[in-house]
Amino acid sequence: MNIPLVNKSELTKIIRGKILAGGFHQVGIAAAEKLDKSELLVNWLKAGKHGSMSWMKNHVEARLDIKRFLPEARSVVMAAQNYYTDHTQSEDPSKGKISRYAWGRDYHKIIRKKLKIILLEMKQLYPGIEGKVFVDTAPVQEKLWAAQAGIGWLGKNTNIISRAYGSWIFLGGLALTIELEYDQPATDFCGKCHACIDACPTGALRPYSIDASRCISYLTIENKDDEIPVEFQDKLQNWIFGCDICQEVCPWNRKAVPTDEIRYHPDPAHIAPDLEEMTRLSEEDFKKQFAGSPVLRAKHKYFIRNVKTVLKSGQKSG
Ligand code: B12
Ligand code: SF4
Ligand code: SF4
Repeated sequence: MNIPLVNKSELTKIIRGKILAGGFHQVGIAAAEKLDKSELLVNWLKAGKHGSMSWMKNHVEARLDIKRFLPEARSVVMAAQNYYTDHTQSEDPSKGKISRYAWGRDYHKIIRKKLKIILLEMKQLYPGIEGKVFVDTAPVQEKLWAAQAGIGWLGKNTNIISRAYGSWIFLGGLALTIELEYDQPATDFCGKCHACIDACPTGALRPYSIDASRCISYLTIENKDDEIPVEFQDKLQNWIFGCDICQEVCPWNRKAVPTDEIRYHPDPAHIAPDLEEMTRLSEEDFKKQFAGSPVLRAKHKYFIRNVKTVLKSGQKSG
């Protein structure tokens, strides 16, 4: 791919500038080559650690090789957005806990729009550039790319941890057909710590690897069984949508700084909803109360299932 009249270094500077000016807090760039650890996904799937997330088996070739996602890809530009705010979970046992990532507006729409605009601008400036946006739902192993692009390291809790922001960051990116200057992969600063492994109430974590089928986040968001499996019912610790325990205990999150993205600031109705009240939420009320929030992904029926499971198990607050 020949982009006329501009060199690699200038292009790199321009794209970095656009990502940061577009409201992202970090940017990192990696060459679009196959990543060593990407194949670990195959064993993970074979071992059934994806539970009922059968969509994780779709387009596995693309998850293993970015060139199956965008054949002419030369570079992967990773962007991270801080979503931390200075609020805490309620320890009142009559209240439910909703994961921080879902306190404000849905990041998928926010990040996708930002990245699409940047891609469009790049195409207008330099006709000939092709690219594809990804955020969460595309078959791209975003965490591995974020580590490769130097945004942060893959922690033992299987989240990307940035030295500047901790792990309260969303990821998204652009696969591009141009060559750019690349960042160094991130260094692992977990050291001897194992706080996340010890704190996980369901035993979902092994260092650097998760059994999603045991994770409260999966059990309360992705799992569409009528009942939460019995072995986990009394382990939810009041989490009714998602779970943040393995991030809350991470020392790298102690210095998290509140985000300037106002749309991630909590809707007061999402922080500590009353469990009894939630059981009476009609489908219509649920859609109204959580309009624009990731909580809608759980669907009314399963959200109520989560609330009732917590109530049944005696509201054990974490
Ligand atoms: C499937 C999925 C889930 C699953 C599985 C979680 C997971 N850790 O992968 C479930 C539903 C449980 C989930 C939960 C959450 N998720 Co999620 N999820 C995804 C998704 C769609 C795919 C991730 C994936 O490919 N997993 C596959 C397996 C194989 O990953 P893994 O166990 O981490 O194993 C990999 C590595 O750890 C490595 N590895 C394995 N063994 C070893 C050993 C060593 C020694 C080393 C070094 C490495 C290594 O190999 C594997 C290859 O990738 C991504 C978006 C995307 N497209 O990438 C978002 C994503 C990972 N999720 C995200 C978020 C925010 C969450 C939650 C925090 C939400 C919540 N609060 O409830 C939780 C966090 C739970 C946790 N502890 O990870 C963010 C993470 C941001 C970050 N800072 O890292 C992402 C990137 C979405 C986004 N665009 O921002 N999620
Ligand atoms: S999100 Fe909760 S259940 Fe899932 S691995 Fe972390 S601590 Fe365990
Ligand atoms: S709690 Fe400790 S081991 Fe776990 S991710 Fe954070 S630093 Fe790494």
